[in-house]
Amino acid sequence: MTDYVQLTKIFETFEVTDKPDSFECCSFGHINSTFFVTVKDVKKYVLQKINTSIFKNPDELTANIVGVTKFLRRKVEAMGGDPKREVLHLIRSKQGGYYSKSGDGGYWRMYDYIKGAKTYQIVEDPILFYNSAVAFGNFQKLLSDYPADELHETIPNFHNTVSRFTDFKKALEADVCGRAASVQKEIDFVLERENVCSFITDRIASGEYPLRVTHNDTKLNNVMIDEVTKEGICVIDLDTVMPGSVLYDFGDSIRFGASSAEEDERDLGKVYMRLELFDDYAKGFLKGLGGSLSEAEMLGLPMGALVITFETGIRFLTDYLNGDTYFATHREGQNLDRARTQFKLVSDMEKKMPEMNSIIEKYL
Ligand code: GN1
Ligand code: MG
Repeated sequence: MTDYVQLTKIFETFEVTDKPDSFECCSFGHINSTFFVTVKDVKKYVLQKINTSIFKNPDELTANIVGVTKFLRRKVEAMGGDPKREVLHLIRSKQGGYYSKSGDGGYWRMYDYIKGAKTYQIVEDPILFYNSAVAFGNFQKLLSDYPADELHETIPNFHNTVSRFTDFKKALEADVCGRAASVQKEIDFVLERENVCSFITDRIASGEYPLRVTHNDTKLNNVMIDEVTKEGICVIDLDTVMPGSVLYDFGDSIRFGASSAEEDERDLGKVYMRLELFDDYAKGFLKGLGGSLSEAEMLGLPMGALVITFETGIRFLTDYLNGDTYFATHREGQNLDRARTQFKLVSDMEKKMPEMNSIIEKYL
């Protein structure tokens, strides 16, 4: 456990003069460890320990974030926006660069906390989701002329659903925890849908879908929403910004935000894809993108939602089989619960595909 004294020591390695009063652990991210730093009763910084068993090259990871945030900052300034609120700001380390190494070999970074904004785990009001969509679409539009060859691939094959399926089969074969027998239904669900996996990768390979600079982790909780205006002001969690298909970003937002329930809901009766939210998101995302998608990409968006939801379910189930080594869990069986909600959503999307297609056709 990281305590106040240790966190203060790490905090002091950054170029700030404040004295921290407290550190509050944020339990929502599944990968890095995140703490909100309060100074004189005000949340002021976000201190994060990078999960280097997943992000194996902190230099490349940091270079991506520095590059992307500098690029966004210039654009936001040119448009008369407020870069302090609209772009993540990494704080320099006294060790040089933008991260600090702690005594135990951990890699830490710190951001300014964006004031007057918060994140949501579930869509409480449809306008929030629409606004998050505009923000993610706009994020992708702003990065459309980013020099993609300067981006490092922080996690190879991140949204390669075919390779996710292969990893799943390996985990199933190894069955290191002996859990496979108890989840045969979920395993069959995956195996029956192998053909779905190559939907996006095939179209990238054939050139039908162009590679763009995508965020790749567009969950609702990765955008800060202004507490007053409810607008999506800043896209956060830039660890996986890499070249990809627009379907990845659209799909990931739908699987998380258009769900009627939380990602780890145990009562599957409560879990379905909300078509009205699918529509709100599509509308906002396309608005944010400002009409830069091809017809083929537009028509692929509903399948993008299905594929990324399926992929995420595969990843959760794989991790369950592997003994929960990748995604942070806070209770027994949480990865299995997460996999189940994703598969429930996939089944629902299979049924709702005609309606999803008609919604997109409205916006062509
Ligand atoms: C992870 O770190 P976080 O919670 O934003 C994961 C995403 C998954 C998501 C599922 C680097 O995102 O790919 O979609 O959990 N990030 C990484 O909630 O694997
Ligand atoms: Mg996140």
